[in-house]
Formats: sequence, structure tokens, C-alpha cells
Amino acid sequence: MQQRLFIVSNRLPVNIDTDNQVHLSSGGLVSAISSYLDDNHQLNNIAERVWVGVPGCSYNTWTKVAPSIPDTGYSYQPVFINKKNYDAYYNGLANSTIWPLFHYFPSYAEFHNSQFDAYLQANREFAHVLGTHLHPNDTVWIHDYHLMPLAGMLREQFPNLTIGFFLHIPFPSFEILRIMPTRWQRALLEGMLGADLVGFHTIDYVSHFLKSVQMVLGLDNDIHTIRYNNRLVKVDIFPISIDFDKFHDAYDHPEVTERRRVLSEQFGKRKVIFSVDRLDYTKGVYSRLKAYEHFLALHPEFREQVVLVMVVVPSRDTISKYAERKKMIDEYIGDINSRIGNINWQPIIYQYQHLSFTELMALYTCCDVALVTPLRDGMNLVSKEFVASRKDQRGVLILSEMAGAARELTDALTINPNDTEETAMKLKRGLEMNDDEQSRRLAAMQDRVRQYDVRTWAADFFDQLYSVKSKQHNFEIKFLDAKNKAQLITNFQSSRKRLLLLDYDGTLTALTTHPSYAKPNQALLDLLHDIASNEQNDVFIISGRDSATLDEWLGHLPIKIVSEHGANFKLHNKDQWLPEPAITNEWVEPMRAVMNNYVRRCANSFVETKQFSIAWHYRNADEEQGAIRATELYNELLDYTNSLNIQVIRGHKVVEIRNKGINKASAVKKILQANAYDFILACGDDVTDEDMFALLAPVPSAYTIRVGAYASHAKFNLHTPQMVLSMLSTLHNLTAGEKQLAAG
Ligand code: GDG
Repeated sequence: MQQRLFIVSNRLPVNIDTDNQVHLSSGGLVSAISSYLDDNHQLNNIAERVWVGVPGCSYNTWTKVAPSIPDTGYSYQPVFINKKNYDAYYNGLANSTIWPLFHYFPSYAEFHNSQFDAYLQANREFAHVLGTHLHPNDTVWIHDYHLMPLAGMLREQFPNLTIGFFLHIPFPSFEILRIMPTRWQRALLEGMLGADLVGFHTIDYVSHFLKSVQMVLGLDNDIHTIRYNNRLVKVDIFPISIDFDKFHDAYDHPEVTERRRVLSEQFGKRKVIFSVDRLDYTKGVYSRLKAYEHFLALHPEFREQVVLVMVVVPSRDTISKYAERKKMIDEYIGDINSRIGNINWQPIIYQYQHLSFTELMALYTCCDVALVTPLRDGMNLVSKEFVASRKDQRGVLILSEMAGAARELTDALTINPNDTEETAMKLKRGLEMNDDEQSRRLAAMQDRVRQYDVRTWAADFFDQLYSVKSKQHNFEIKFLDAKNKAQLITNFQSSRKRLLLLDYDGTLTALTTHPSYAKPNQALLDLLHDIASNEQNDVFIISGRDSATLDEWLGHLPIKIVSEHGANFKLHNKDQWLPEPAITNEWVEPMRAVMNNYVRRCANSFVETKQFSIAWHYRNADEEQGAIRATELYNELLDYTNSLNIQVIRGHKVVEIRNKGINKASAVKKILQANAYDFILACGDDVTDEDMFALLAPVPSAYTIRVGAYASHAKFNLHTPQMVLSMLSTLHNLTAGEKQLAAG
């Protein structure tokens, strides 16, 4: 069946004016996605593009205007939310809680349960509209903070749907996120993890998100991949960009050229500083005015020689914080103009109105300095548009280091918008910058924006989305069926040298309430003895347990043992243990003191001290309390890992510290270097076994088996340790029979 692509954003990219005329938004996203799909039509087999969002008009109006929407290659599916709910969802939770909090304005954030419920309800309505149209193999790309729970809601209905989520605003540090009620934090994060791919503008936002997922949901990540509900979720950076050519080429449009000429004539010899943004407290408009006033005070020689053209575009003006801002700005501008200006000169030309594209281009291309000073900004497209528009290679960009764009536009003059002194100084430097330096800096920034424009951004996102989807197929639960079991047996029988890598707890024995209760019974000892006695088999017990216990229980068998997740090796039962050369353990005692605190704070938890690692187990503790304490302990231990060469890992009901770089994969690598095998069987039940499974995934002769119903890098799953034992016993009996035959 052919796939369809659903783009989902709060608002549809259509505006309907009071005369019921439809205006289509020509935003970067619309054209970027179209151009990607046009280029890759065959590749992705996308037959139809549907945009889903709130239309900004009533149902009756929509039914009237919908047939007149010009063909853009998209069809539009409206979501209608009643006015009261929409207000609580959009003006309330989205723009009076998430927006201020995620932009580091916690004191502006409001916390009303009724608004959160309306937010969930609005997301459910989106899910409902989508649910009535989607097929399981469609692709959905959800945009922004209004719709953070939506992917999770869709995932419940469509387990295999391909879903991407992109956040256009910053993702804040966990210390900010935790200000919101825990229930809300969980709902937002779990909702986002319903997607297959979660995208952010910068590495900081990715790190903050991953840390929050660890702290709130207790989930670790492996190189930005999270295992959640038996799925892999990829988290990555996609710095949004603009249509470079559109802004670059518009420099020469006749109407832009003409408007630039008129404006330049009007400004005469005066240097022009230009700023444009939506009215929003995050955009730093007030700080910008303060810095400009300070600049004029410090450098009176610039008075009458410079003008600040400041365009503020109306936005969200029904929200009180925005209306207050507008009043403050209006008053401050009036104050500066009347106090510092005179009859011949207004220091600030202020417009509170949207500009046409021609007007915007004319101002971008006639100004001397573009002044972009957000206090926080997910990316900031104005700075990129200014850079792209300057085909003449003139002009200076002053850019706040708090904008995501500052990570890419490193040739801008960067400022801290709260530093009036610095901004005033950079204004002077920008206004006096010579042509060569202007052009050198612009050329470097133009290269970056040209190379990674909005098309590359969208293509990058889709490529990653489809790539993670294909990886998920290898990461599903795949119980070993009769056909594959028969093949495994055939391969085992026909091989000459076999490697058996067997985890102990949870794989050969069931998990017990305390590690000391998992002593092997005689049947297990006999089975291991018999398999290992066949010289074609190299049997390794590869466990996270301490060496002494493994020695005591299994040391008399003709097997090899790797203990403490690869830290210690015993290659013959008469040999000494051989620790990894680089291994250290002087940190174990101090870490034990930290863990002991958690034993006191969490009833029925306990510490297992080994030679080169240490573990805090909470399998017997109250489930909820154990999980909370595990997160706290994990977080506390992370602080130590920066200074010590150790790694903290979370397994099933355990938090463990071990040497960095030592794991079951490093141990298996070493084993494979020492010997060649034509059959490998690796069995394990926990996340620590995943390293070994991932290493062996590309090896054709390797069978990897995860015990339990967990999605895994292993090729197969078996339900219980009993099934592992039964399989081992079958393998042994078959080869033992052959030996007897051969001997007979
Ligand atoms: C959010 C994030 C992130 C503005 N005034 C006029 C006008 N604009 C256009 C600009 C630019 C866009 O609006 C503003 O984009 P920004 O990126 O600067 O800011 P937000 O609206 O807050 O956008 C932001 C973005 O999402 C994308 O992910 O970068 O961080 O907050 O394209 O040109 N356009 C016209 N007249 C105006 O008066 N024609």
C-alpha cells in the first residue's frame, strides 16, 4: 500500500481573512518538505501529503472556503477545538506554561491543572482526527511544543506507525523542567518518546532532554538512542534553516531594489541598525533598547549619525504578559526618542506591524547592522535570513549567544543580551567594521547557511527517521521459532569450533531475591560440565557477578569464566584470575559509602561489593520508592564519573558502577581475538548483555538470545532460563550422540 505523509502543527498553514479569502503561508517548512518529497518521491513512495492543524475559523466557514484552497500538493485536515478548550490549551498551557518555562522564564509560568487537562484533550482531538485518516504504514511528522503528548497517543493506536517529532523551541535543563508537576513532566516526555525520532536544534537541547528522560523516567541512552517500551527512539540534532536561495536571490528583485533605494535615500548618511521580531519577552527587545541607549550615552559622536529601525510584529497579545511587554516597550521608546532625540533626529524608528516580504528584504539589505538579541531562542531564523540576504557581502550581524543560531553563525559578533556594556561595545565595533572584515565574516556564515538550508534540514530529518525505523526491525522481540531453532541446531552440529557465551543470573538460573540464593543445582552443574567436556565447545560464563562467588560455585568445572562484566578472566579452572590491565578499584570503597546512604533511605535495598565494581540492588524494595531512589542515586553518581574513570549503569532493578570501557563486548572482543570459531551462541537477560549482542549482531555465525520479552539487539528471544537450559541440553545430547556414533 502506498504511504502518505501527515504533517501536524498547531495551525494549518492557511489564513482565512474576514472576507473568507484564503491566504496560504509560504513558510520554509511547507516548501522544504515539498522539495524533499519531489526529489525523493520514488524512494519514499509517498503518494499523498496531508497537513493537519487548527484552521483558525469555524467549521461552517471552513466548509465554505475549503473547496477554494488552491492546489499546493497538500490536502488540509482541520482540527476543531471549542473556544474555551482552545484558549486553555493554546494561550494557557502552551503559551503561559511551556513557552515561558522552556525559555527560562519560570516566574512567568502558570500551573493550572485545568489547563493541563485541556492541553491533553486538545492533543487527543488531534489524535482523533489523525486516527480517522491514518493507515499503519503512513508517516507522521509532528511539530512543536503544542503537541508534545501526541506521538504517544498515536503510538497506542498504531504501534508500527513511523512518527517524527521536532521541537522548535529550546528544551531546558532538567532543573527547569522539574519545576512543573511530575505528572506533567512524565506526560510530556512519554508523549515525545512515542515518536521514532525526536529532533532538536542544538546539542544542548538534546543533552537536556536525555538527562530529563533519565531523571524522570529512569531511562538511559546509548549514543542518543533510548530503549522505551520495547522500541528504539533516536534523539538527534537538526538545526532548522531557511530557504537560502529565496533570500539571496531576492536581493535583486526589482521591487526590493527599488524599496532599498528609497529607504537608503531616506536614511541618508545615517547608519542603520535593524531589528525585527515577534512581540515576545524572550526576544530581548527591552534589553536591546537599554543597550542602544547606553551606546548613545557612551558615544555621543554617534548621535544623529545612527538610527535604530525596530519592527515588532504583534503576537499573542491576548496573553497578559505580552500586553504588559508591549506597553513597557512603547513607553521606553517614547522616553528615549523624547529625551535623546530632537526635531531633526529620532534615535528609534518603531513599527508595531507586520512587514511585507519586500519591505523585510529591503530593510535586511540596506541596514549596516542587524541586531538580534533574544534572551533565549530555539534557533532564530531572522539572523540566518539576514545573512542569506546580503548578496552585496555588506552588513554586520550582532547575535545573542542565547540563540540556537549562535552555535552555527560563529562569525557573528556575539553578545550576552543581559550585558549592556558588551552590547554597546559590539554596536560600536559593528558600525565601524571595515568592508573586508564584513565580507569575510558574511562569506563564512553564508557558506554554512547555504550548505545546510531548510531542504537539507528536512531531508536530514526524513533520512534519520527512515533509518531508525529500519533499525527497529532488528530490535524487535523475535521469539526463537521452530524453524530457526532447527537451523541453530544444524549449524551447531556442523560446526567445528563453537563458542558459548552464557550469562548466569536470569539466564541459567531464575532471578532470586538475593544474589546469594542463586546457587547452581546439580542438574545445571552437570549440564555445564557435559557441554564443556566436548573439546569442540569453548564454554564461557560471562557474568556481572564477583569472581569469588563464581569460583566457589563453578570453579571446579572445565569452563572459562569472565566476571564483573569483563573485568576479570579465568581461562582454565586451575589458573589464577587475570584482571584487565587498565582496571582500577580504589574508587569502590568511597562509592560504597555513597550507596550505603541509599540502603538506609530505601528499605530492603542492598549493596553488592565486588572486586572491580559495585552494585546497589532494589529488586526487593517497594517498586515506586526503589525507582525514585535509583534515579537519585544514579544522578548523584554521575557527578563522580566525570572525575573518575568509571561508568554508572542502570540494569534491571540495579544501579551499578564499573570501570569505563570494560563491558561484555570488550570481553567478547578479546575472546574472539584469541580464537577462531565457526559457531557462536550468546545468551543473556539484561541490558549489560546488550553490548555483547550489539557486537555480535553483524557476525553471521553468531546466535544471540535475550531471555525475556524485551526488544533487543539479540537476534532472538526465549521466554525463560528454563528454555535456555532445555536448548543447551538438546545441543549437548545431539553432539554427545554423534560422538558415541563416531566412537562406535
Ligand atoms: C520559532 C522559535 C525557531 C518576522 N517578522 C516578520 C516576518 N518574520 C518572520 C521572519 C522569520 C520568522 O518570522 C521568525 O522566526 P524566528 O526563528 O526568528 O522566531 P519564532 O517565530 O519565535 O520561531 C525559533 C523557529 O521557531 C523555527 O524553528 O527559530 O527559535 O521560537 O522567518 O522572517 N516576516 C515578514 N514580515 C515580518 O514583519 N514577512
